[in-house]
Amino acid sequence: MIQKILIANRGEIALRIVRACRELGIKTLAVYSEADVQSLHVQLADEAICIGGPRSSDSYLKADRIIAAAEIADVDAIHPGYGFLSENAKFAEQCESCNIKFIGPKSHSIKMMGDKAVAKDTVKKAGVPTVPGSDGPVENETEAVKIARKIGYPVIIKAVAGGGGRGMRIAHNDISFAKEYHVARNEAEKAFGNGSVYIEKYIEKPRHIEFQILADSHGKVLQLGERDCSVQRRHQKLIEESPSPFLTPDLRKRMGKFAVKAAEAAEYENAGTIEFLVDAKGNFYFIEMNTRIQVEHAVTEECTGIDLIKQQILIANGEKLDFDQSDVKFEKHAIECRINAEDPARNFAPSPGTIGLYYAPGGHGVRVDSHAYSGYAIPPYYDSMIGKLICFGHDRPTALKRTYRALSEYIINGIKTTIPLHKAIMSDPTFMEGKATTAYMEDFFARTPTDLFS
Ligand code: MV4
Repeated sequence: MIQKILIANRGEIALRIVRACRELGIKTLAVYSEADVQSLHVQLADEAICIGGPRSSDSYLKADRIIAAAEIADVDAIHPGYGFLSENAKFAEQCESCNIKFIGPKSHSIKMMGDKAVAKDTVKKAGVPTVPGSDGPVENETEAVKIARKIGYPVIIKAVAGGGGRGMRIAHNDISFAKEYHVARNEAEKAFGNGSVYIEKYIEKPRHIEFQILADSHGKVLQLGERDCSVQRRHQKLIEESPSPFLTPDLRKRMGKFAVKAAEAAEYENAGTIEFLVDAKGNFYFIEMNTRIQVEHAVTEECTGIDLIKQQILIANGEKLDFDQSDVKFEKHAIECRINAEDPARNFAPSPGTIGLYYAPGGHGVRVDSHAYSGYAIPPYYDSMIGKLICFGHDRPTALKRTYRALSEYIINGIKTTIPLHKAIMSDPTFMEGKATTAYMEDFFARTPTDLFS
């Protein structure tokens, strides 16, 4: 059995991994940057090693230093969390070749799904519905515009190395297409060192619905239901919930089956997510796969009662999933609000600084995953998410009211946070009626005075 795990991350997810390890009787090693000495995961882990300067590029992204720390402390495995090195196929390979278990999929699956055109082609060949578009990357502008015309405008141009909304451009006609095609290529080249792009029909105001997958190293692939992540701003999710208020039992069942098929096509192992776009008519299309544990995994944990981090560790240890698809019961409705150190009334400007009083809500059906505490100084170098509030109950109205209640109890003094914004959304009729699409936030801001969430 795995005896000791290095946690190659920070913040709430590092803490979440420490907690899972404690319950499994596994020792933990925290690696941290000079800016994170005060961080809760450093205090709570059994051992801690400083790996470099405050900037991620000097610490949490330094694969060699992390592997060196792993060898010095003699760990059996590395949990990458999300972000940083979690979807870096080279790092996974490096771990494998150093005889350290990478708690995640095999590097070939990361590589395959990391190329969004290969990912799409792979699942399409397995019969999973994908958005009509080019067959893989487009070679040049002449070919590209031909394909765009054939698909019919509007179209979306996506970087094969992109994902999560980075490197995408929308075109409505031949003229804008010529421009956006070059902008997309240049942006992709700059951002990823790979200018390759592919084209898809642009689906207007879709819902963004993803399925949680767990797959063991013995070929068992299970789906743990969906999360509706439609409430997002500039590709940053703000709220996630499960079950999706939009899906019918029949649609859910069909999508779940295709999610399993997609994961099987990727020869997937460990926890992963299959992302779909769903249009107003209920047509659904695979768009990409995330080969990591996600921020919003806790939503699925509260709906199913399954501890996803523990399952990740057991799978990496070579164990068989000890339950079947029919054992997965969806008994709760859960809503997650991301609590960011940002000012929603000032265009989400980062609001780092020292927290004065911190008081997290509690009570029936409330979970808070956060590394924050009274007196904690939020470093300016990293993601602004300082916590997640997950509220759950037997149905959506219960979860909604509970979320509003818990947000009202949450005290984070000294900095601006997204708490007031979440309160405004939880009492907004469109959201309450379960009608939010990916166009929701923009519309919400257009019709809501900022004093309602500042
Ligand atoms: C799309 C789409 C519409 N049509 N693909 C955004 C996240 C990334 N995982 C995929 N995304 C989208 N892909 C097709 N064929 C709409 C989105 C999308 C989006 C795109 C541009 C600007 C804002 C957006 C917000 C949500 C989803």
